[in-house]
Amino acid sequence: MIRRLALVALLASPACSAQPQAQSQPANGDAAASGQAFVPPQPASASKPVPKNAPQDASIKNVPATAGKANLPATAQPFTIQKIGQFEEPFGMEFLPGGGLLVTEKAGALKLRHADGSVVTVSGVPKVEPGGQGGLLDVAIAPDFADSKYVYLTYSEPGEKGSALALARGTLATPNPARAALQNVSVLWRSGSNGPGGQFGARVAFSPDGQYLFLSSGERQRFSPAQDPEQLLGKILRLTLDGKAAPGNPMYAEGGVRAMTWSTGHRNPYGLAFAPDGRLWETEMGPRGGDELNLIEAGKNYGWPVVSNGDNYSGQPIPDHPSKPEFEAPKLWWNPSISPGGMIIYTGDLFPQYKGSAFLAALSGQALIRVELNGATARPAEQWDMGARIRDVIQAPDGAIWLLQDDGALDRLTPKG
Ligand SMILES: [Ca+2]
Ligand SMILES: [Ca+2]
Repeated sequence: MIRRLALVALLASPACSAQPQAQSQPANGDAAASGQAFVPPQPASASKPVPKNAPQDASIKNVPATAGKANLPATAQPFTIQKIGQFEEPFGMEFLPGGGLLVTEKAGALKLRHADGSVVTVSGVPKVEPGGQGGLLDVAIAPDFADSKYVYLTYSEPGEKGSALALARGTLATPNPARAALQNVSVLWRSGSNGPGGQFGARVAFSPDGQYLFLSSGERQRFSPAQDPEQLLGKILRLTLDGKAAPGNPMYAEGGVRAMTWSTGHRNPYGLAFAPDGRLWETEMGPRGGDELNLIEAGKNYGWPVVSNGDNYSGQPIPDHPSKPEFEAPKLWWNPSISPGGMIIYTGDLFPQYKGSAFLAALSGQALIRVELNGATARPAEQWDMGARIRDVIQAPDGAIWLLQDDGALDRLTPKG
């Protein structure tokens, strides 16, 4: 889903202020310069069964995390909930100009819900490999959608050696309310490292200036790729709108995977959103008791799987973040887990008291969580029990908050009273 903020292009953006550097000949041949698609790596380890536990480093002495735990007791809901739709195993959603809503269903369907509530299936969507956490995942419209009609999709793409995360783009044609089609679809980017495992991440966010596409790529339950600079797994990537390495990236001159990498050491980043001040925030599904809210900055390493404030699901400990302070610690973390899905940073008028707050969809937490952001700091503010697994959250054009439940219900939240 696009987390673009309307008309903030003039704001200075720390996350995208890096100036394109003059590059003579980037190592490895820059895909954008050559016009050829980057061929992602296929390490032999990718096809192995996913390991049970994070690799252990006995030399690290655990220093327990003491600050930043964000779990809150549930408080009374300040909103009225109206169910306005029903989908099948949805993952992401995105508004179109005019009030239509695109919704992805993991089995592979893209739905268009018109402003009047009627729903049509969009034809022309690429073949996906559904199952587990894979399938058709995020949907986002291009910053220049009004002219280009470009729609971006992320999904697990089937392959001979197993699935991999892919980013595709097509043009949306809606000749009449009963028909919608994605046309001229091309795959812009592939993660490579085809093989087993869920945790694709797969969230798309555009920089406030509309020039760059940020993509979260999960580590596929394989742990170590998140620290491997030669794999596109477990990273936040900063790409051009054509899916190439973006000039100005920290390792742009090195070409290949490194040239695309913005930040390293992520597990399963399901939330990615720019704040009005240009900062990029990310929610990450951690291991047991290790869910994170991170402030994403260029070139930083967020520590997975070396450190986590949670532990392996088997119970085997993982050193907490303070054990290795060279890694960027989460601003907030949750134990017990909440399993964060999508995230927005609210800018609407319907809930004026929430302007600038992040809203996190919580799956296992069955909650909507509000976090107050102030510059680089985050404070847990409220946690509302929704009685259902919340997959995604989006801000509607009128400022209402819409939620997608994991069981498919689409809910509209407006102020109570
Ligand atoms: Ca971390
Ligand atoms: Ca730990």
